[in-house]
Amino acid sequence: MASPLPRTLDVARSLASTLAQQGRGIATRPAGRQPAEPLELYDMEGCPFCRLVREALTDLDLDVLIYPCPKGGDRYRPLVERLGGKQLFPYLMDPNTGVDLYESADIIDYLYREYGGRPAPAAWRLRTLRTASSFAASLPRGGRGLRSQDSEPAKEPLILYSFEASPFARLVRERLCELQLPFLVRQCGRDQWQDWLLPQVRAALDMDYQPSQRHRQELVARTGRVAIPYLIDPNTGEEHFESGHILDYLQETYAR
Ligand SMILES: N[C@@H](CCC(=O)N[C@@H](CS)C(=O)NCC(=O)O)C(=O)O
Repeated sequence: MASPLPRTLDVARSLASTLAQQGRGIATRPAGRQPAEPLELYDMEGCPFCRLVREALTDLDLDVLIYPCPKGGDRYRPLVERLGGKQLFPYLMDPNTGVDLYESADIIDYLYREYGGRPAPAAWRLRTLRTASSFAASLPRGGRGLRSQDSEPAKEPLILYSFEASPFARLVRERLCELQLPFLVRQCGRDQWQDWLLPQVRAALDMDYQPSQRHRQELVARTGRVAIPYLIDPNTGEEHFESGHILDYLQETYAR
C-alpha cells in the first residue's frame, strides 16, 4: 500500500486540478434524451481536450464507455486508427446513430444537439479560454493518466461511479487509463445542495440524505450510501469504495 504522505500529496494535486476546472464537471442536469447504448469515448485521462468532452458528459448526465488510449497503448489506439484514420483523441463513437467524431468542439456540439435538448452552456463558446483552463487542470497531475503501463487485460469493462471533477475519482480514472482497462462511467454529478457535503459530513450530521440523481439513488439502493468513486469489477465480482482501496485493488489485480 502507498505511504500516506505521497497519497495526501496526490489527492492535493488532484484537488488543484479540480480547482483549475473552475467548477466544471461537477453539476449535472439530465439530457433531454438518454442513448439506448452507452456512448463510447476513446480517451486519455490527462488530455485537456478529452477533459472538455468528459465535462460535457457529466453536465448532461450521459454515461460513457471509456476506452483508454494512453501514449504507448497497444489495445485501443490501433482500433481508433483503423476506424477513423488517425490516432487523435478524443474520438467519440455513438453506436446509437453510427456517428463517429474527432475534435472535442465537434463532439461537444454533437452531444448537446443530439441528446441535450438544450443548447450548450454559453461559456462553451469561450473555447480558447476553456481549453486553456483544461490545460491548466492537467499541469498539477504531472503526466498522470497519459502513458501506458503493462497490465493484464480485462474481459469485460469495469464500472465506475464517478463525476468528472471529483479529485478522488480522477486518481482511479488515471490508473484505469494507464492500465488500458475499459470502464463504463456511471455519472454521479450533483443536482441538489445536499450532494455537495462530503459523505463523512453527512454521516456526522446524521442527515436524512435522499439523492435525486439516478446513479446516486442506485448507489444507495446497492450499498446503503453515496461515496464516489465506487468501482464494480464484473470480472472478479469485487466492489470497492475509497480511491486508495480501489487503486490497491487495480494494482494487485491488473498491473504487471
Ligand atoms: N483539436 C483536437 C486536439 C486533440 C489533440 O491534440 N489530442 C492529443 C492529445 S491531448 C492527441 O490526440 N495526440 C496524439 C497522441 O496522443 O497520439 C481536439 O480538440 O479534439
